[in-house]
Amino acid sequence: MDDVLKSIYEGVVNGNAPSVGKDIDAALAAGVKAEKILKEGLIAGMAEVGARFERNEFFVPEMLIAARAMQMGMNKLKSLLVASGVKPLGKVGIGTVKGDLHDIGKNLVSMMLEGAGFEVVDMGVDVSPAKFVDGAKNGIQVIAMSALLTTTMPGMKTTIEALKEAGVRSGVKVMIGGAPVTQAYADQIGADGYAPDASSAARLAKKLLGAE
Ligand code: B1M
Repeated sequence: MDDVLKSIYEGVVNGNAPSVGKDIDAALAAGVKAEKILKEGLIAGMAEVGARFERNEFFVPEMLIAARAMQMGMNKLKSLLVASGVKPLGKVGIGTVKGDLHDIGKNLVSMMLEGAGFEVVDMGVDVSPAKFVDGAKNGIQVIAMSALLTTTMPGMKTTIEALKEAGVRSGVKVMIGGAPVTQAYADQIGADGYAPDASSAARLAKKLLGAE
């Protein structure tokens, strides 16, 4: 790996947003392509952050500062990537289900999805089934639902039913997660997948879209 790409990778892992910004400017000035910076610097860095999180070496604060560093890098590269025709892996619409205002986990999942190369539409919290259905009608390929309350989890089932009623269920993949959610619940309500944490959520989205 080029020194400057290694430094971008380390900047993301260490959550050092200013150094990531400086290194990206240097890499671009040296003629490194935006796509290479994205894949070998930012995405590789975020993948390492996810792996450390799964090994319990990193916790929520480290994830958040790494994601902030990655976001700063993405902002610098976005227009160049669009201009060079780099396509995202797919479009994910993520939200916390109706009645539920918890968003920290959902935001982490969103950041890991972006870090993995997806276009993410963050629908926010308290998202109604109708809003998820609208997303499915407007180009979203993966509906990603988060719930933290046992009382709001049934909103996932209601959303899947609403997708079916609207005739769009077969056109989207549905993934779910959140502290009270389990694989058994995903199976029970007919979701396409369940992920226990943010980094496995990014892997699952890739699997669902055949983009591994
Ligand atoms: Co609330 N809350 N809360 N809360 N809160 C819990 C969830 C609770 C377990 C606390 C407790 O009683 N021990 C409990 C739920 C009990 C239950 O239903 N079984 C609870 C309750 C009861 C409530 C209220 C009802 C309290 C009240 O008002 N009486 C109320 C509900 C408000 C509402 O939503 N309508 C409430 C409110 C709040 C705050 C607003 C104060 C605040 C939320 C702030 C915010 O999110 N902006 C809050 C918080 C912070 C918590 C705890 C302490 C922490 C949640 C959190 O952010 N965890 C929580 C107790 C706890 O977990 N220790 C609790 C960190 C986060 C990174 O983890 O969200 O699990 P998590 O996300 C993980 C994975 O689950 C997974 O990846 C993430 C990262 O690895 N994941 C996905 C999440 N979504 C995913 C989606 C995927 C895949 C993976 O695919 C799509």
